[in-house]
Amino acid sequence: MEKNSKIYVAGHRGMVGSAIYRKLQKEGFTNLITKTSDKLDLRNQQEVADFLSVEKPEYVFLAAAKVGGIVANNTYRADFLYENLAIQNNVIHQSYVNGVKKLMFLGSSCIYPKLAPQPLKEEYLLTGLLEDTNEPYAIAKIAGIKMCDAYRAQYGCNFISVMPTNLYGYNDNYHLQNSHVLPALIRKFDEAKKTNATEVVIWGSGTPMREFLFADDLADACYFLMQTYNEPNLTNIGTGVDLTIKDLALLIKEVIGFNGDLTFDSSKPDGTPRKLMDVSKLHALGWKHQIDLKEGLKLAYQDYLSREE
Ligand code: GFB
Repeated sequence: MEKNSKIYVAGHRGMVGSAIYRKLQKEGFTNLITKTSDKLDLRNQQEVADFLSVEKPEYVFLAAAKVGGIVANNTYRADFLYENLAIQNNVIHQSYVNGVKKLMFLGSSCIYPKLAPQPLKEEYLLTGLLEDTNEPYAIAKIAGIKMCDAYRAQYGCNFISVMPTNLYGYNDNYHLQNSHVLPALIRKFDEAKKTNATEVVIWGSGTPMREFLFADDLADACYFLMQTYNEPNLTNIGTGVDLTIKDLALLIKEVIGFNGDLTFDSSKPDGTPRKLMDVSKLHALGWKHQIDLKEGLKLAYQDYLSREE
């Protein structure tokens, strides 16, 4: 990508898209195009076709998606499947039609089988059954990976796929029901501290293990791969380090300074027992994360507090 290349960031208002947009700005790219969802509905085939045929971007970061935590995934199963398939079908196909030089599709670690060996190597894709709570979302993301590879094989498109681990960062969603665990716990511990509550309720058993990557680190990795990687097949993006949900809760409790107890709500699902990314491919390519979990939690908590004001 040249500094004046025309680059479309789909999903620039979201946590991931906004981090990619900031990264590109910081690197001095001057020809960035974006469109808010009220002006361009990416689920609408005609609107996407019209937009890309007029704008003709050279590069596309496809970071637009319907996302959410374990309960949102399980509740809005139809929406997660339909909306994600529609968005990616439209953007990937029209990127081919309009001669985009390179496209990056962002997936998720939930594409791997629920009981795959750990850490998760890229080749474990489609070797077993998926976790049921997020099967619709995972099926859509797997379709996106296969679409990029198919368009490369049939039409020679340079479309690549990356699979980020669980993410957090600026512009996260702090909704108590629909968000992911990390932002939900930031909000729960902050509210408990402010109301002098005696306990915070953690969903599930607290034993599942998760890996967390700060969204700005993800953006850095996406930028790195967009500049250097031109192969089929997915690439994992993560830290290679995980912890239990209980330990995550204890860390957030410490960062926020809450003095009460944790209780566990077993009526809520645990989801996949563990999904730790194997990041050896990424490390061999020359990229490693910078922001560790404790540092990232402090940044995310500051961001949460600033959004409250
Ligand atoms: O982050 P999370 O919603 O999604 O939940 P997944 C991770 C773990 O944290 C689960 C527990 O075991 C939850 O039960 N947890 C504890 C909580 N307290 C809370 C809470 O207050 N809120 C939430 N949300 N969880 C999602 C997938 O899976 O991860 C998506 O459903 C996507 O498809 C995303 O892949 C990255 O890590 O289980």
